[in-house]
Amino acid sequence: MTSVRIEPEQDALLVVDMQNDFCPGGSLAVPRGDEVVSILNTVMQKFETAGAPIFATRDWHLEKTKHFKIYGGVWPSHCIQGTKGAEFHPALRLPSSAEVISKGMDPEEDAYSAFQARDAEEMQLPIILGIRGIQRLFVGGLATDYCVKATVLDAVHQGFQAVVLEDAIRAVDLNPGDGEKTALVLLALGVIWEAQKLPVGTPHNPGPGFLPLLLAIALGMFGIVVVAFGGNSGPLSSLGWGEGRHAIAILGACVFAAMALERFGYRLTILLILVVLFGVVERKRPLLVGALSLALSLGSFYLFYNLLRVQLPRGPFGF
Ligand code: VGL
Ligand code: ZN
Repeated sequence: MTSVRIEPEQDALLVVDMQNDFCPGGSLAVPRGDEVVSILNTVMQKFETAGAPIFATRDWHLEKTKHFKIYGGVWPSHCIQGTKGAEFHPALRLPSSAEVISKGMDPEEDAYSAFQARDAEEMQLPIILGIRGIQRLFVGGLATDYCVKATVLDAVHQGFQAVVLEDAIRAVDLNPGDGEKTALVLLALGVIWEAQKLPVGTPHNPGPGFLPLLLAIALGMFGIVVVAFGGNSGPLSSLGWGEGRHAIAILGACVFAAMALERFGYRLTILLILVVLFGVVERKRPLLVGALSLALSLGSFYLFYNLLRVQLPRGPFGF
């Protein structure tokens, strides 16, 4: 990169929303968002040395705002005033000259742009920049596709020169797990394919393939809706299917059950599924996994087969 001379009379640095909630582990984590902290520390140091102004914006929401999913917006709750998540990343070294400006306090609006931010005296950023005669803005921080983008667009619209610090920005992934949900559809197709091999029967006299087929069709359709409209849209978000891992585990279990029930028998199939669900997906302790899986598979077999006289498939050696 060609080196740039910082002109303290006309240049300013905008460090955008480097807060815990936007970093891995936060409630609206930007993948690899924390990687830009050290880069920004270096850049801030340069501006500090040059005597040029540094502004650090923070997303600064009330607990109740239309910005949040639970109140009609698209985002999980994040950066609520006074919380740990709203604090700057602990490794961010704000020089003493840096000024903190806040945005998103109005419960009626999103306020992505730093140009909507105000200082402690309620003075808006464009006014502050105007007073100081700033003409060129260097912008880095989170998230590329929301706050950084909105800030740079506003800067250019308002006649500033804007320099995006490309190494010092990261993008949010609005629908994390979209890839996993696509996998759901594929898995559902797998179940349907496998279930063909089992007699489906009729709704009045269902065969062993009936339930897996029904489940696969339902999940497959659900998966297609999720992929098409996004897991965060409207009623879908209330189902809490953000956890793609669980969805896949359940459908994976269906696929396995469809293939294994007739071959391994009920008890062994259920045992294996439960061991994977408790042990691998939920990561419970091995002893607990073994005891729970064994008890549930044998117990449910006893309940259905011996007490309720439901015909369940047996595996090798009649087990
Ligand atoms: C932001 C999403 C929600 C951002 C703020 O600062 O980029 N993104 N709130
Ligand atoms: Zn926000």
